[in-house]
Amino acid sequence: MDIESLLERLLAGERAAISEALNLVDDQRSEQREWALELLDRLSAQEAATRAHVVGLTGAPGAGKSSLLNALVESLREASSRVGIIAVDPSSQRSGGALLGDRMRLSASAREAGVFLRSMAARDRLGGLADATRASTVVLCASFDWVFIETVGIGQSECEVAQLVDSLVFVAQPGAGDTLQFMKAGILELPDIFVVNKADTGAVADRTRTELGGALQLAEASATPGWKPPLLSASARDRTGIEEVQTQIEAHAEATRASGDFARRRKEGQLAFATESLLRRYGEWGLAQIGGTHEIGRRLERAEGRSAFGIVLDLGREIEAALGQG
Ligand SMILES: Nc1nc2c(ncn2[C@@H]2O[C@H](COP(=O)(O)OP(=O)(O)OP(=O)(O)O)[C@@H](O)[C@H]2O)c(=O)[nH]1
Ligand SMILES: [Mg+2]
Repeated sequence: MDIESLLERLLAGERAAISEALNLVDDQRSEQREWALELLDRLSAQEAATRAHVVGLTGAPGAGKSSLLNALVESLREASSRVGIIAVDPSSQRSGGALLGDRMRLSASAREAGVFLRSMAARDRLGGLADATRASTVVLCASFDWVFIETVGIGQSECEVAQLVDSLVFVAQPGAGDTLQFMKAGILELPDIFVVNKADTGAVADRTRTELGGALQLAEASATPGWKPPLLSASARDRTGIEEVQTQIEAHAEATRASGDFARRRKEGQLAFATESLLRRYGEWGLAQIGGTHEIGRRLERAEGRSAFGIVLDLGREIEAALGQG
């Protein structure tokens, strides 16, 4: 396995290398997994890793996330930005056509060289979906300016995706009563930007916007200092309000970076990844061999250029050595 050359080809944006790397980080076999962690560790140290901005797009099924993304990608491509997309299908209950549908809806722009789309299905996945998504994100960050993650969700999955991204956009479905569900779940604080899509539906969209606006006034302040999550209206169908969505995403990218919130989020994400992936592989008992979850945080603190992926590799070897001796 020539990690060095794969790394170079990735940084050069070579499509074949991107597919190769995505397959590698999805491979659960022991040896491949170690190569993958090594690659991800090397990628994390690249300037490209922090230059790229990761945006999550979440919302109820059918809210128009893919359509909105398609419009955004077109608009970003006009500015010559390179865009990587991960479409996550978290539920096996969803219609089998969902992934294919996403692919088709995004196909026009996805055929271009500057756009790359990866679909990920939750079913048949051995590792955690969040970890797999994170690994794919790191790969795409090497080659693209923007990386978008589309996930369906109300509740649990927002919390999970919030840990994976630098900016979170919530796409509201007019009339779907999302707002109430969101308030109940207490997760109105998570999104950095709110978009009521399908503005072309008129009164229904207006009512949802008013409702959401009211709920947002009661919500906690944003995690990003100095940032008040904007509430926008857009129509992916009529291509209205798209530019404003893009402008606000760019504004949040700037705000989160300037305030140090970006670094904090990435750090938290790294800790979550390392803890979850070691726990899943070795369990509480395995982790206890190296001093428990506490030790993971300590290692990350004094990591000196080693990313969470490298730490998972190191600690995994230490745990295996300890268990081998015991
Ligand atoms: N009227 C109207 N319909 C829209 C708009 N955006 C999307 N749609 C329609 O809404 C439906 C769902 O759109 P998608 O973009 O697939 O929604 P999604 O949120 O990605 O759906 P899932 O990935 O299945 O959760 C499709 O029939 C779209 O044509 C819009 O701005 N206005
Ligand atoms: Mg979709």
